[in-house]
Amino acid sequence: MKNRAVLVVVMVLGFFIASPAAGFPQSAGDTVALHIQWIRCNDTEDYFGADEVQLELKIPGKSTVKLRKDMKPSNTWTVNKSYFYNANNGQPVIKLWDLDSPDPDDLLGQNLVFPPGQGYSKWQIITFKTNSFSYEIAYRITDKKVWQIENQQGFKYKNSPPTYYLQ
Ligand SMILES: [Ca+2]
Ligand SMILES: [Ca+2]
Repeated sequence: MKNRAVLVVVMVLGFFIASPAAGFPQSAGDTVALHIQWIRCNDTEDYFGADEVQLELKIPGKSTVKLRKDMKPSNTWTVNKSYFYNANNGQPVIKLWDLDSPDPDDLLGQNLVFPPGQGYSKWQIITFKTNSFSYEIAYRITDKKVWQIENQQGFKYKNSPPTYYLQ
């Protein structure tokens, strides 16, 4: 029994030492997950009423994703979605729009995500802010293997951004 426990410990340690899942991606070619956790509206672009917010994601090698939600100040949109891509194909671009009609839509901002190895696995907050609007987007890049392990173990968002944002 004792020997078996030692063996398990050795195997677990071996896994973490041998696997890129325990550390940073071993090469830019690793499949990674972009996880969008939430979007926070601090101030709307529209003068009256809610913004018609559209999150646009250009994922390398994939078709563009568009997600929509009306948002007012102090609203938090829990997006909670993951997108997988090969880091060799470039970096995802995150765009945020306020849709207007009949006026042209307002581009609130756009950002490349951190490439793997720069802020890898840590939560990142993008801020799109002018004197007329203010938004924040929380995202995270992880190795796909890390994503799978965390997902299986049920503590995927243990280290998610501070919940004081989530009112
Ligand atoms: Ca507008
Ligand atoms: Ca609008």
